Amino acid sequence: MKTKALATATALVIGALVTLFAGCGASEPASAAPQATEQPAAQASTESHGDAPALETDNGVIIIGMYASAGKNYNDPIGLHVEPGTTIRFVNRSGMHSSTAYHPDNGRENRIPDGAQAWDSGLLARRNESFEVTLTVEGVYDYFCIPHEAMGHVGRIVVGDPNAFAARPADGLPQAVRDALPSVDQIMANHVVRP
Ligand SMILES: [Cu+2]
Repeated sequence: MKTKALATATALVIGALVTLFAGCGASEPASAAPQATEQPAAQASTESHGDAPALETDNGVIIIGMYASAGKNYNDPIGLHVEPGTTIRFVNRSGMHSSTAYHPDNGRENRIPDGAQAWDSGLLARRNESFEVTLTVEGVYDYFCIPHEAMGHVGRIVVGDPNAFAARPADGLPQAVRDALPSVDQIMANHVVRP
């Protein structure tokens, strides 16, 4: 009798756990159809940010989330090292942002490798609105968010060998931008740098 009661109790606990995990899954945004997977490189990430996975990908496309939270505007990850030819998808997770390369085409100094294509998503105002760019030229790329650049909403991506086209001097940038940009060393050591 006791054994049966125990078995029943165990089944109940397992059932509750299954329900709990199912509940967790259901609380994910419905639009998060892209599978969130952990990359080996992300294991070396120095900081975790809430419950978010270290690096979100979708069929080889790397996702950078753009957030407005508690008065802060930021990208997660803020620093990234990828192989040449990698496609990056910028996804607006909250607020309104852009992903805009530092380049004269976008009214700023050039902070991407010579020969690389500048990009500008324009304003992504809707939740989960996204923009993709494929980076083929090796070197260091800096980009900013049009509405929040002055507050330090920027990001840095290293494609392949950072010495192929090193980061340009940051003297002309606003202090908030200089403070926010992760160093190339930090990116190369961790591959994924969280805000
Ligand atoms: Cu922004």
